Amino acid sequence: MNAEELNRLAERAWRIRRYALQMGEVQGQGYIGQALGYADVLATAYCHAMRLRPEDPAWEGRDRFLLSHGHYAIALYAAMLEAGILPVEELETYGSDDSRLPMSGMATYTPGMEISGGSLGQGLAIGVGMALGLKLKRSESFVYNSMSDGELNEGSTWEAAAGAAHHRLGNLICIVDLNRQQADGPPAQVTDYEPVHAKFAAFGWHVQRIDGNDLAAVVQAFDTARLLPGGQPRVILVDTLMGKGVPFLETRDKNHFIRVDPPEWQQAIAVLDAARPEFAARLAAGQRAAGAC
Ligand SMILES: Cc1ncc(C[n+]2csc(CCOP(=O)(O)OP(=O)(O)O)c2C)c(N)n1
Ligand SMILES: [Mg+2]
Repeated sequence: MNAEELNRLAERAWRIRRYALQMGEVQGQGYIGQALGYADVLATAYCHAMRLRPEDPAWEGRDRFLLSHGHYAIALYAAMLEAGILPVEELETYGSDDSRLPMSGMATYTPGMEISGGSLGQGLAIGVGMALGLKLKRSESFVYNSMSDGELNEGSTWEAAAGAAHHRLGNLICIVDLNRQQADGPPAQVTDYEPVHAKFAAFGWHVQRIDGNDLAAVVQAFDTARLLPGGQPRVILVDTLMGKGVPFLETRDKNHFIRVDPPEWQQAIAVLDAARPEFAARLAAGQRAAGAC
């Protein structure tokens, strides 16, 4: 990917952060730290790596993206708004009664939402089943299972990891958001998952560990995972910074679920706009970001 393409993708990631903040403002609270931290990964998935037809989210030939950590829904909605799967105007309904955008991801509510995640530790097992089914059908689609580092504490995750290697699911790509945060505190104090690279490798997976806020590294890791020949399942471990892009949220304590005072939402949006005025101007003019998504 050349510098111009990378800058276009950076605009997508910027917009995902911006939309997530706008949705957070609607409810006054939410998993906003995660959305800001994970935006670079979601921009790469939805605007670079995945095969999609935004106008037909159930297209049989699509790549599947499973949001195992359903509480990250605000982040995924922002990516689906940017990818054109959901209309941007719908953002205003986030979390309201009768909205298609509930606060936790629900497959029956939202076009493009593959599973109802949120009961943590289920996504990888579902992904194994889907990837096996697609493999048996000789489909070229990939299954991306997205999960949080808290889910590394679930036994079902490791049972599924063993199954994926056993069935040689080279069409399964797992992404783990290593944000070093769980509801009860840092994983190192809850149940430590390190050395996570060595653990996945021991289960027979192809493993990459990258800085999940270095967009070029994220693109490269997705490309490596997609293009690697053979039947090894692939995992991309992404170290991310919660609140990335809004310094006063990056440093906030207990940021698993943030309540932000009303003026702070506007402040956070202003910080983003000031960081990339050219992106902000295009958004304010109602223009889509350049390039295909
Ligand atoms: C099986 C299960 N156990 C407990 C919970 C309650 N819960 C919701 S979010 C969360 C934190 C899990 O860690 P992680 O997803 O890494 O948190 P984050 O990075 O979003 O702060 C927990 C324990 C749940 N949703 N599912
Ligand atoms: Mg976490």
